[in-house]
Amino acid sequence: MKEFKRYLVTSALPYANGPVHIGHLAGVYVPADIYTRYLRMCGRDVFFVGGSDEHGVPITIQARKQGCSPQDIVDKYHKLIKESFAEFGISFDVYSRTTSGTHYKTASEFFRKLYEDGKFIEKESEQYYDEEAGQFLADRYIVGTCPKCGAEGAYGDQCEKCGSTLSPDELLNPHSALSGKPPVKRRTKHWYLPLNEYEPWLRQWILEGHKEWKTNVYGQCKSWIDGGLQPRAVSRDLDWGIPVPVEGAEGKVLYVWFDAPIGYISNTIEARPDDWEKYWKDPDTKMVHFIGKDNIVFHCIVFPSMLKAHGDFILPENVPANEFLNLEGDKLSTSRNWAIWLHEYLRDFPGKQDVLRYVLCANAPETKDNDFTWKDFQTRNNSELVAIYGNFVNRAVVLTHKYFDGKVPADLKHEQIDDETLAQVPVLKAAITDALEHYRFREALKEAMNLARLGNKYLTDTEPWKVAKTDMDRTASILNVSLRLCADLAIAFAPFIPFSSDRLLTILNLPKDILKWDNIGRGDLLPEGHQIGKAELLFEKIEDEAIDRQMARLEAIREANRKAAAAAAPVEPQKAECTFDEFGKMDIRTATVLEAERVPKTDKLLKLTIDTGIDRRVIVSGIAEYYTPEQMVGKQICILANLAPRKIRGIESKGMILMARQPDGKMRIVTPEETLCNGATIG
Ligand code: B3M
Ligand code: ZN
Repeated sequence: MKEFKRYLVTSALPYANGPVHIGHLAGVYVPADIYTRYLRMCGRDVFFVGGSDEHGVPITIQARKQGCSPQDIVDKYHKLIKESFAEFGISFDVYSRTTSGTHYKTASEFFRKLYEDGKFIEKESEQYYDEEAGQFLADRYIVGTCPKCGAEGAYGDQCEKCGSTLSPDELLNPHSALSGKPPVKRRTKHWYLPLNEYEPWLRQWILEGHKEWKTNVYGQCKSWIDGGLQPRAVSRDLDWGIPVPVEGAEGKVLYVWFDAPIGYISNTIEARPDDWEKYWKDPDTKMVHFIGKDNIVFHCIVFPSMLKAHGDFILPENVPANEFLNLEGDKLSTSRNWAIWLHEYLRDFPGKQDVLRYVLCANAPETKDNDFTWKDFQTRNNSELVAIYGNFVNRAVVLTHKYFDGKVPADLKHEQIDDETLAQVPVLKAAITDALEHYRFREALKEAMNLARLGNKYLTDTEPWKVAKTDMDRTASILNVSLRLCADLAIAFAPFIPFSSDRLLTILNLPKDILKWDNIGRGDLLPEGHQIGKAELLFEKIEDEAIDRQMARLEAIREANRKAAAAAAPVEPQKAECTFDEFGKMDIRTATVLEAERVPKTDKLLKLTIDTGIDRRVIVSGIAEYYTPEQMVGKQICILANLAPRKIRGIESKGMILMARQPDGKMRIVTPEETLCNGATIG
């Protein structure tokens, strides 16, 4: 394997059109940060680039929604996002933005070079145009009826109701989101990067040369390449973005996916004006892009083709893209507020950044989509961080204070179990290292936790609190070994949960600079007589109430979304006309439920005994999905009394209960506004 002199780690530039949530952290920033922290601890030269993506239609849409300028939007969210990342310890070497002067200059120069070198093709095409607003319309600005599911308000690129990818031409009844008028087609000129010309090279470089890429990444690349690549427009008719820096391009800006990845270069230049080139131009630099799966094509195919066309820059060595994280079984969604926002998490769990970092890494969507649940969050905190890692450290530290006044005891009476235990440290270190080098962060974290398990087991097996009654020399050895393991843990966990490692260093009274990867298993970090700090809990138990509050919050959002969806969904069209006489044939009246029970072996049916005012009778009704038998007893309902009797599951059902059904399927019984006598007629 090639030895690299230095590393350039990039993480996707989030759109500055909203705050960041756990999906961003789990998919991109936590793994990128773990990787970078690990490399730094190995003493390697690494530069970690982040920043906000401040162009593109998502920003202008958000500005329209909030009634302010795109600049206001990006100013607000850039600040919020940057703060959230800092609070979670994402250790960027630079976090800048694509509205910076450096970026305008860098992206413009990049475009000009490709333009002058004849790397673009110019093409005229017909695009949607809003005559009233006097501007071309991005796909997102065209709304209409979804041809797939019939939902109103589908966008020209996607229907959010059914998730279908659309093109504006497919929308029924398309109209402009700006003026509400139907758009017209107008000719316009754009510049295209002819990706088709890069196909043989991409095939060679990725499909032959990077078979080691993650299967999800390699697979997506293969299907794009095999599907045949098309020229891609790199400019847009928009008024928000970097102006196309050539003549005859008035009113045109660089396509956001052209300028954003160049942001990685610009941000490096901004932070390292004097030596940025070594990160971008020296083939001995290993560039790694951390992204989510929806960005794969841009980072594996489009951006590398841009870099290749330019000619001065290195290409990524790897693109360890992750799949998506879901929340309690549903897709994370900004528009539906279905997320855990980082700034809100910090408000509810102050100081617990590491718990979230730990859980998101332990459950990272590395090979498939994964689910975040609050229960799992609680369990991983309580039975892993607290019960394994925290418990071990606490026992070692408390006992050292109890028996040796907080001074590291000498290894006076060494036994075989000590050697066996310590021999495991390099084995686990090798496992963590190998996993980290190959972007398997979940596995790496698991091995780190195994190191804590090793410590716990060692204490349980050696029982120093019992030995201390008879043999202080042996007790000294046990605690000496235990404290060595504590120091190893502080180092091994540092890439993953850095705040806790810092706290552990304080507890052990060790300086920060011992956090070097090579120091794992060194054994002499805590010399005999070294005074350790006072015992403090590394992690706290998370109680049910805290979790219940979060679940209730999510349930409230779910309910609000259900209501909104129901309100937006089309109601059933009116049925064919009926005459007054036909209606008059129906005997509808009030009744009260006397008894209710489930019909055995069915999920949906309840057997209800009711008082109709005329008689007592049985109705079998499919409402068990919505009401329990207990809820039904005593309720006044409305029934169709003269419906011809039917046998349902062997039970004779006489009549039907009236129910109201919402478009999303939710059902409720119909009851008189005030309790009436049974048998009151309705009509
Ligand atoms: N802003 C898309 C996203 O946030 C885009 C990434 C740019 S990386 C250069 O998913
Ligand atoms: Zn749809």
